[in-house]
Amino acid sequence: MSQTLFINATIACLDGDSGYGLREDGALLVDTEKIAWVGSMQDSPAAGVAEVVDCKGRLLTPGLIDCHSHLVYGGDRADEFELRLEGASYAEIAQRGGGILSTVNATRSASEAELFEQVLPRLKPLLDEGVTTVEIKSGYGLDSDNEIKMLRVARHIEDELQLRVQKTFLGAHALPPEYADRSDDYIELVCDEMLPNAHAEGLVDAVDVFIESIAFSLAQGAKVLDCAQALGLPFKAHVEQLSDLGGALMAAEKGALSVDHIEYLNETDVARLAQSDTVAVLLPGAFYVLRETRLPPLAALRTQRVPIALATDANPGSSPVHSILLIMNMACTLFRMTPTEALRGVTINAARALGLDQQIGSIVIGKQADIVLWDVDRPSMLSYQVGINPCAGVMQAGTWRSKPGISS
Ligand code: DI6
Ligand code: FE
Repeated sequence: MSQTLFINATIACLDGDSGYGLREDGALLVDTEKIAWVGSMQDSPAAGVAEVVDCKGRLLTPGLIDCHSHLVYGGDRADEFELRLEGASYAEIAQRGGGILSTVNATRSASEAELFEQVLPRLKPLLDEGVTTVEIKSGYGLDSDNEIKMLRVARHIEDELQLRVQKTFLGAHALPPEYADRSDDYIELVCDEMLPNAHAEGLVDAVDVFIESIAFSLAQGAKVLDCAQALGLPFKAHVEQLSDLGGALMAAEKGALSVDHIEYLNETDVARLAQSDTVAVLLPGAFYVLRETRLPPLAALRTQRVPIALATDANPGSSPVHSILLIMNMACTLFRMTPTEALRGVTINAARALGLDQQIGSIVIGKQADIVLWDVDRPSMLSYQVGINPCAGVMQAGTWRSKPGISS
Protein backbone atom coordinates (compact mmCIF):
# COMPACT_ATOMS: atom_id res chain seq x y z
CA MET A 1 0.00 0.00 0.00
CA SER A 2 1.64 3.29 -1.06
CA GLN A 3 1.20 6.40 1.01
CA THR A 4 2.49 9.93 0.55
CA LEU A 5 2.24 12.62 3.19
CA PHE A 6 2.55 16.25 2.09
CA ILE A 7 3.53 18.56 4.96
CA ASN A 8 3.94 22.33 5.42
CA ALA A 9 1.68 23.01 2.46
CA THR A 10 -0.61 25.85 1.51
CA ILE A 11 -3.55 23.86 0.19
CA ALA A 12 -6.23 25.26 -2.10
CA CYS A 13 -8.88 22.63 -1.40
CA LEU A 14 -11.65 24.19 -3.57
CA ASP A 15 -14.02 22.32 -1.28
CA GLY A 16 -16.69 24.98 -0.68
CA ASP A 17 -19.25 26.83 -2.78
CA SER A 18 -16.92 29.77 -3.28
CA GLY A 19 -13.33 30.82 -2.68
CA TYR A 20 -10.14 28.78 -2.72
CA GLY A 21 -10.88 26.77 0.43
CA LEU A 22 -7.36 27.75 1.46
CA ARG A 23 -5.65 25.86 4.27
CA GLU A 24 -2.31 27.28 5.42
CA ASP A 25 0.10 25.08 7.37
CA GLY A 26 -1.72 22.15 5.88
CA ALA A 27 -0.97 18.49 5.49
CA LEU A 28 -2.41 15.99 3.05
CA LEU A 29 -2.22 12.21 3.09
CA VAL A 30 -2.56 10.20 -0.09
CA ASP A 31 -3.24 6.49 0.25
CA THR A 32 -2.96 4.41 -2.91
CA GLU A 33 -5.16 6.27 -5.43
CA LYS A 34 -7.18 8.42 -3.07
CA ILE A 35 -6.98 11.42 -0.78
CA ALA A 36 -7.08 9.80 2.66
CA TRP A 37 -6.79 12.82 4.92
CA VAL A 38 -6.40 16.59 4.78
CA GLY A 39 -6.02 18.94 7.72
CA SER A 40 -3.62 21.11 9.64
CA MET A 41 0.00 20.22 10.35
CA GLN A 42 -0.51 19.75 14.06
CA ASP A 43 -3.09 17.02 13.48
CA SER A 44 -1.25 15.26 10.69
CA PRO A 45 -0.99 11.48 10.92
CA ALA A 46 2.83 11.34 10.81
CA ALA A 47 3.69 7.84 11.88
CA GLY A 48 4.52 5.09 9.44
CA VAL A 49 4.23 6.92 6.15
CA ALA A 50 6.93 5.87 3.70
CA GLU A 51 7.10 9.04 1.63
CA VAL A 52 6.98 12.53 3.12
CA VAL A 53 7.05 15.62 0.90
CA ASP A 54 7.95 18.86 2.69
CA CYS A 55 6.23 21.57 0.64
CA LYS A 56 7.96 24.38 2.56
CA GLY A 57 4.89 26.58 2.40
CA ARG A 58 4.31 26.06 -1.28
CA LEU A 59 0.92 25.63 -2.89
CA LEU A 60 -0.94 22.38 -3.51
CA THR A 61 -4.01 22.34 -5.75
CA PRO A 62 -6.13 19.61 -7.27
CA GLY A 63 -4.96 18.48 -10.70
CA LEU A 64 -6.13 20.97 -13.34
CA ILE A 65 -8.92 19.96 -15.71
CA ASP A 66 -9.30 21.06 -19.32
CA CYS A 67 -13.01 20.38 -19.87
CA HIS A 68 -13.30 21.42 -23.55
CA SER A 69 -10.73 20.63 -26.22
CA HIS A 70 -10.43 19.49 -29.81
CA LEU A 71 -6.83 18.26 -29.47
CA VAL A 72 -7.02 15.35 -31.90
CA TYR A 73 -6.89 16.49 -35.54
CA GLY A 74 -4.70 16.33 -38.60
CA GLY A 75 -2.47 19.14 -39.83
CA ASP A 76 -2.65 22.77 -38.79
CA ARG A 77 -4.23 26.02 -39.93
CA ALA A 78 -1.33 28.42 -39.94
CA ASP A 79 -2.31 29.45 -43.47
CA GLU A 80 -5.79 30.42 -42.29
CA PHE A 81 -4.21 32.38 -39.45
CA GLU A 82 -2.31 34.30 -42.07
CA LEU A 83 -5.45 34.84 -44.21
CA ARG A 84 -7.34 36.24 -41.27
CA LEU A 85 -4.54 38.69 -40.67
CA GLU A 86 -4.87 39.70 -44.29
CA GLY A 87 -8.51 40.58 -43.67
CA ALA A 88 -10.79 37.53 -44.02
CA SER A 89 -13.24 36.82 -41.18
CA TYR A 90 -13.69 33.44 -39.49
CA ALA A 91 -17.22 33.10 -40.88
CA GLU A 92 -16.07 34.01 -44.41
CA ILE A 93 -13.33 31.41 -44.29
CA ALA A 94 -15.81 28.77 -43.10
CA GLN A 95 -18.28 29.70 -45.88
CA ARG A 96 -15.52 29.36 -48.49
CA GLY A 97 -15.03 25.73 -47.48
CA GLY A 98 -11.89 26.54 -45.56
CA GLY A 99 -11.73 26.57 -41.81
CA ILE A 100 -13.07 23.47 -40.15
CA LEU A 101 -13.36 21.62 -43.48
CA SER A 102 -9.67 21.89 -44.25
CA THR A 103 -8.99 20.19 -40.93
CA VAL A 104 -11.60 17.56 -41.82
CA ASN A 105 -9.63 16.70 -44.97
CA ALA A 106 -6.35 16.49 -43.09
CA THR A 107 -7.93 14.39 -40.34
CA ARG A 108 -9.61 11.99 -42.74
CA SER A 109 -6.36 11.35 -44.58
CA ALA A 110 -4.32 10.72 -41.42
CA SER A 111 -4.03 7.28 -39.84
CA GLU A 112 -4.79 6.63 -36.20
CA ALA A 113 -1.05 6.34 -35.51
CA GLU A 114 -0.34 9.62 -37.31
CA LEU A 115 -3.04 11.43 -35.37
CA PHE A 116 -1.59 10.06 -32.14
CA GLU A 117 1.90 11.30 -33.05
CA GLN A 118 0.51 14.73 -33.89
CA VAL A 119 -1.40 15.11 -30.64
CA LEU A 120 1.57 14.45 -28.36
CA PRO A 121 3.26 17.86 -28.69
CA ARG A 122 -0.12 19.53 -28.14
CA LEU A 123 -0.65 17.57 -24.94
CA LYS A 124 2.83 18.12 -23.54
CA PRO A 125 2.36 21.72 -22.36
CA LEU A 126 -0.91 20.78 -20.69
CA LEU A 127 0.71 17.87 -18.89
CA ASP A 128 3.61 20.10 -17.86
CA GLU A 129 1.16 22.58 -16.36
CA GLY A 130 -0.48 20.06 -14.07
CA VAL A 131 -3.46 19.04 -16.18
CA THR A 132 -4.62 15.62 -14.98
CA THR A 133 -7.92 15.38 -16.87
CA VAL A 134 -8.65 16.50 -20.39
CA GLU A 135 -11.81 16.28 -22.44
CA ILE A 136 -11.23 15.59 -26.14
CA LYS A 137 -13.90 15.89 -28.80
CA SER A 138 -14.22 14.23 -32.16
CA GLY A 139 -15.69 16.40 -34.89
CA TYR A 140 -13.15 16.53 -37.69
CA GLY A 141 -14.03 13.13 -39.16
CA LEU A 142 -17.71 13.79 -39.94
CA ASP A 143 -18.40 10.21 -40.98
CA SER A 144 -18.69 7.10 -38.92
CA ASP A 145 -15.23 5.63 -39.50
CA ASN A 146 -13.35 8.87 -39.13
CA GLU A 147 -15.18 9.99 -36.00
CA ILE A 148 -14.46 6.57 -34.49
CA LYS A 149 -10.82 6.92 -35.53
CA MET A 150 -10.54 10.22 -33.66
CA LEU A 151 -12.17 8.80 -30.53
CA ARG A 152 -9.86 5.78 -30.62
CA VAL A 153 -6.91 8.17 -30.61
CA ALA A 154 -8.40 9.86 -27.54
CA ARG A 155 -8.75 6.47 -25.87
CA HIS A 156 -5.18 5.57 -26.85
CA ILE A 157 -3.94 8.75 -25.16
CA GLU A 158 -5.49 7.59 -21.90
CA ASP A 159 -3.94 4.13 -22.32
CA GLU A 160 -0.47 5.49 -23.06
CA LEU A 161 -0.15 8.61 -20.90
CA GLN A 162 -0.86 9.23 -17.24
CA LEU A 163 -3.90 11.32 -17.93
CA ARG A 164 -7.65 10.92 -17.58
CA VAL A 165 -9.36 11.50 -20.94
CA GLN A 166 -13.08 12.14 -21.38
CA LYS A 167 -14.16 11.36 -24.92
CA THR A 168 -16.88 13.49 -26.46
CA PHE A 169 -18.63 12.68 -29.74
CA LEU A 170 -19.01 15.88 -31.79
CA GLY A 171 -20.22 14.42 -35.10
CA ALA A 172 -22.43 17.49 -35.56
CA HIS A 173 -19.51 19.96 -35.61
CA ALA A 174 -19.71 20.98 -39.27
CA LEU A 175 -21.52 19.84 -42.39
CA PRO A 176 -19.29 17.46 -44.38
CA PRO A 177 -18.89 18.43 -48.07
CA GLU A 178 -20.73 15.29 -49.26
CA TYR A 179 -23.83 16.55 -47.41
CA ALA A 180 -23.71 20.13 -48.70
CA ASP A 181 -27.26 21.59 -48.64
CA ARG A 182 -28.55 18.45 -46.92
CA SER A 183 -27.97 19.26 -43.31
CA ASP A 184 -31.12 17.49 -42.07
CA ASP A 185 -29.95 14.30 -43.78
CA TYR A 186 -26.57 14.64 -42.11
CA ILE A 187 -28.18 15.07 -38.68
CA GLU A 188 -30.14 11.90 -39.37
CA LEU A 189 -26.89 10.10 -40.16
CA VAL A 190 -25.35 11.42 -36.95
CA CYS A 191 -28.29 10.18 -34.90
CA ASP A 192 -29.02 6.89 -36.66
CA GLU A 193 -25.53 5.66 -37.47
CA MET A 194 -22.53 7.69 -36.40
CA LEU A 195 -23.36 8.17 -32.74
CA PRO A 196 -24.75 4.66 -32.16
CA ASN A 197 -21.68 3.13 -33.87
CA ALA A 198 -19.22 5.11 -31.78
CA HIS A 199 -21.22 4.37 -28.64
CA ALA A 200 -21.29 0.65 -29.45
CA GLU A 201 -17.48 0.69 -29.36
CA GLY A 202 -17.55 2.24 -25.90
CA LEU A 203 -15.95 5.42 -27.22
CA VAL A 204 -18.48 8.02 -26.09
CA ASP A 205 -18.52 9.56 -22.62
CA ALA A 206 -20.65 12.51 -23.76
CA VAL A 207 -22.18 14.10 -26.87
CA ASP A 208 -21.69 17.66 -28.13
CA VAL A 209 -23.15 19.71 -30.99
CA PHE A 210 -22.21 23.08 -32.55
CA ILE A 211 -25.33 25.25 -32.72
CA GLU A 212 -24.50 28.34 -34.75
CA SER A 213 -25.33 30.09 -38.00
CA ILE A 214 -22.24 28.52 -39.61
CA ALA A 215 -23.03 25.08 -38.19
CA PHE A 216 -26.38 23.55 -37.10
CA SER A 217 -29.75 25.09 -36.25
CA LEU A 218 -31.42 25.06 -32.86
CA ALA A 219 -33.85 22.33 -34.00
CA GLN A 220 -31.03 20.19 -35.41
CA GLY A 221 -29.04 20.66 -32.21
CA ALA A 222 -32.05 19.66 -30.13
CA LYS A 223 -32.41 16.51 -32.19
CA VAL A 224 -28.79 15.48 -31.56
CA LEU A 225 -29.18 16.06 -27.83
CA ASP A 226 -32.40 14.02 -27.81
CA CYS A 227 -30.53 11.16 -29.49
CA ALA A 228 -27.80 11.35 -26.84
CA GLN A 229 -30.43 11.29 -24.14
CA ALA A 230 -32.16 8.30 -25.72
CA LEU A 231 -28.86 6.41 -25.54
CA GLY A 232 -28.42 7.41 -21.90
CA LEU A 233 -25.41 9.58 -22.68
CA PRO A 234 -24.61 12.93 -21.04
CA PHE A 235 -24.52 15.89 -23.42
CA LYS A 236 -23.43 19.48 -23.84
CA ALA A 237 -23.39 22.08 -26.60
CA HIS A 238 -21.37 24.82 -28.31
CA VAL A 239 -23.81 27.71 -28.15
CA GLU A 240 -24.08 31.47 -28.50
CA GLN A 241 -20.48 31.80 -29.73
CA LEU A 242 -21.16 34.13 -32.64
CA SER A 243 -24.89 34.85 -32.30
CA ASP A 244 -27.82 34.22 -29.96
CA LEU A 245 -29.84 31.27 -31.26
CA GLY A 246 -31.21 30.17 -27.89
CA GLY A 247 -29.04 27.05 -27.77
CA ALA A 248 -27.93 27.44 -24.16
CA LEU A 249 -31.44 27.52 -22.79
CA MET A 250 -32.56 24.61 -24.96
CA ALA A 251 -29.58 22.48 -23.86
CA ALA A 252 -29.90 23.43 -20.19
CA GLU A 253 -33.61 22.62 -20.14
CA LYS A 254 -32.83 19.16 -21.49
CA GLY A 255 -30.26 18.67 -18.69
CA ALA A 256 -26.94 19.43 -20.40
CA LEU A 257 -23.73 19.08 -18.41
CA SER A 258 -22.49 22.37 -19.83
CA VAL A 259 -23.11 25.11 -22.35
CA ASP A 260 -19.89 26.34 -23.91
CA HIS A 261 -18.71 29.71 -25.33
CA ILE A 262 -21.92 31.76 -24.56
CA GLU A 263 -20.59 35.23 -25.36
CA TYR A 264 -23.97 36.05 -26.94
CA LEU A 265 -26.09 34.52 -24.17
CA ASN A 266 -28.70 37.05 -23.04
CA GLU A 267 -29.37 37.86 -19.41
CA THR A 268 -32.90 36.48 -19.33
CA ASP A 269 -31.58 33.12 -20.43
CA VAL A 270 -28.85 33.28 -17.76
CA ALA A 271 -31.56 33.52 -15.12
CA ARG A 272 -33.26 30.45 -16.58
CA LEU A 273 -29.92 28.64 -16.93
CA ALA A 274 -29.51 29.13 -13.20
CA GLN A 275 -32.56 26.92 -12.63
CA SER A 276 -30.64 23.97 -14.09
CA ASP A 277 -27.46 22.14 -13.02
CA THR A 278 -25.74 23.16 -16.24
CA VAL A 279 -22.25 24.67 -16.03
CA ALA A 280 -21.24 27.70 -18.12
CA VAL A 281 -17.94 26.93 -19.86
CA LEU A 282 -16.07 30.04 -21.00
CA LEU A 283 -13.38 29.77 -23.66
CA PRO A 284 -11.24 32.89 -23.66
CA GLY A 285 -8.73 31.39 -26.10
CA ALA A 286 -11.26 31.50 -28.97
CA PHE A 287 -12.42 34.96 -27.89
CA TYR A 288 -8.81 36.14 -28.03
CA VAL A 289 -7.84 34.50 -31.32
CA LEU A 290 -11.01 35.62 -33.13
CA ARG A 291 -10.63 39.08 -31.59
CA GLU A 292 -14.24 38.96 -30.43
CA THR A 293 -15.55 41.99 -28.62
CA ARG A 294 -18.81 40.68 -27.20
CA LEU A 295 -18.08 39.60 -23.62
CA PRO A 296 -19.87 36.68 -21.96
CA PRO A 297 -22.53 37.83 -19.46
CA LEU A 298 -20.26 37.49 -16.46
CA ALA A 299 -22.14 39.81 -14.13
CA ALA A 300 -25.39 37.90 -14.68
CA LEU A 301 -23.64 34.52 -14.32
CA ARG A 302 -22.25 35.68 -11.00
CA THR A 303 -25.50 37.16 -9.72
CA GLN A 304 -27.39 34.04 -10.70
CA ARG A 305 -24.66 31.82 -9.23
CA VAL A 306 -24.17 29.76 -12.38
CA PRO A 307 -20.96 27.72 -11.96
CA ILE A 308 -18.33 28.90 -14.43
CA ALA A 309 -15.66 26.64 -15.89
CA LEU A 310 -12.77 27.54 -18.18
CA ALA A 311 -11.07 25.53 -20.89
CA THR A 312 -8.57 25.83 -23.70
CA ASP A 313 -10.94 24.89 -26.58
CA ALA A 314 -7.62 23.79 -28.09
CA ASN A 315 -8.31 23.45 -31.82
CA PRO A 316 -6.47 24.33 -35.01
CA GLY A 317 -8.72 27.22 -36.03
CA SER A 318 -10.19 29.40 -33.34
CA SER A 319 -8.01 28.49 -30.38
CA PRO A 320 -4.57 27.02 -31.07
CA VAL A 321 -3.88 27.47 -27.37
CA HIS A 322 -2.30 24.73 -25.31
CA SER A 323 -1.73 26.41 -21.99
CA ILE A 324 -4.32 26.16 -19.22
CA LEU A 325 -2.40 28.75 -17.19
CA LEU A 326 -2.61 31.22 -20.07
CA ILE A 327 -6.35 30.53 -20.25
CA MET A 328 -6.64 31.43 -16.55
CA ASN A 329 -4.77 34.65 -17.21
CA MET A 330 -6.92 35.44 -20.27
CA ALA A 331 -10.09 34.83 -18.23
CA CYS A 332 -8.88 37.44 -15.73
CA THR A 333 -7.55 39.93 -18.25
CA LEU A 334 -10.14 39.62 -21.03
CA PHE A 335 -13.27 38.61 -19.07
CA ARG A 336 -12.37 40.31 -15.76
CA MET A 337 -12.80 37.10 -13.85
CA THR A 338 -11.03 36.92 -10.49
CA PRO A 339 -8.09 34.56 -9.89
CA THR A 340 -10.37 32.65 -7.51
CA GLU A 341 -12.94 32.18 -10.27
CA ALA A 342 -10.18 31.19 -12.67
CA LEU A 343 -8.84 28.47 -10.39
CA ARG A 344 -12.34 27.21 -9.62
CA GLY A 345 -12.94 27.24 -13.38
CA VAL A 346 -10.16 24.74 -14.09
CA THR A 347 -10.76 22.54 -11.04
CA ILE A 348 -14.09 21.98 -9.32
CA ASN A 349 -16.30 23.68 -11.90
CA ALA A 350 -14.51 21.94 -14.77
CA ALA A 351 -15.12 18.65 -12.95
CA ARG A 352 -18.82 19.53 -12.72
CA ALA A 353 -18.84 20.35 -16.43
CA LEU A 354 -17.65 16.80 -17.08
CA GLY A 355 -20.00 15.20 -14.55
CA LEU A 356 -16.96 14.06 -12.56
CA ASP A 357 -17.22 16.26 -9.47
CA GLN A 358 -17.72 13.29 -7.15
CA GLN A 359 -14.32 11.92 -8.22
CA ILE A 360 -12.02 14.86 -9.01
CA GLY A 361 -11.72 18.66 -8.95
CA SER A 362 -11.15 19.37 -5.26
CA ILE A 363 -9.03 18.21 -2.35
CA VAL A 364 -11.56 16.26 -0.34
CA ILE A 365 -11.20 12.94 1.47
CA GLY A 366 -12.17 10.05 -0.78
CA LYS A 367 -11.57 11.83 -4.08
CA GLN A 368 -8.94 10.66 -6.54
CA ALA A 369 -5.47 11.88 -5.56
CA ASP A 370 -4.76 14.19 -8.51
CA ILE A 371 -2.47 16.72 -6.84
CA VAL A 372 -0.20 19.47 -8.18
CA LEU A 373 2.65 21.06 -6.21
CA TRP A 374 3.45 24.58 -7.38
CA ASP A 375 6.54 26.72 -6.85
CA VAL A 376 4.36 29.57 -5.57
CA ASP A 377 2.90 30.40 -2.16
CA ARG A 378 -0.48 31.84 -3.22
CA PRO A 379 -3.08 30.73 -5.78
CA SER A 380 -3.33 34.17 -7.43
CA MET A 381 0.20 33.58 -8.78
CA LEU A 382 -1.21 30.96 -11.16
CA SER A 383 -3.39 33.48 -12.99
CA TYR A 384 -1.12 36.48 -12.65
CA GLN A 385 2.00 35.56 -14.57
CA VAL A 386 2.33 34.77 -18.26
CA GLY A 387 5.09 32.56 -19.57
CA ILE A 388 6.27 31.10 -16.28
CA ASN A 389 5.22 27.58 -15.47
CA PRO A 390 5.59 27.09 -11.72
CA CYS A 391 4.44 23.46 -11.75
CA ALA A 392 6.88 21.53 -9.53
CA GLY A 393 5.28 18.10 -9.33
CA VAL A 394 2.18 16.23 -10.46
CA MET A 395 0.51 13.22 -8.90
CA GLN A 396 -2.14 11.41 -10.91
CA ALA A 397 -4.39 8.99 -9.00
CA GLY A 398 -1.79 8.67 -6.24
CA THR A 399 1.13 7.97 -8.58
CA TRP A 400 3.78 10.56 -9.40
CA ARG A 401 3.74 11.68 -13.00
CA SER A 402 6.53 14.14 -12.36
CA LYS A 403 8.06 14.08 -8.97
CA PRO A 404 9.41 17.09 -7.08
CA GLY A 405 13.03 16.78 -6.06
CA ILE A 406 12.30 17.19 -2.37
CA SER A 407 10.70 14.00 -1.15
CA SER A 408 12.31 11.79 1.45
N1 DI6 B 1 -16.33 26.30 -32.06
C1 DI6 B 1 -15.07 26.63 -32.16
O1 DI6 B 1 -14.57 27.63 -31.74
C2 DI6 B 1 -14.34 25.52 -32.79
N2 DI6 B 1 -15.37 24.60 -33.01
C3 DI6 B 1 -16.48 25.07 -32.58
O2 DI6 B 1 -17.51 24.41 -32.58
C4 DI6 B 1 -13.66 25.89 -34.07
C5 DI6 B 1 -13.10 24.68 -34.71
C6 DI6 B 1 -12.26 24.98 -35.92
O3 DI6 B 1 -12.24 26.10 -36.43
O4 DI6 B 1 -11.58 24.03 -36.34
FE1 FE C 1 -14.96 24.04 -29.11
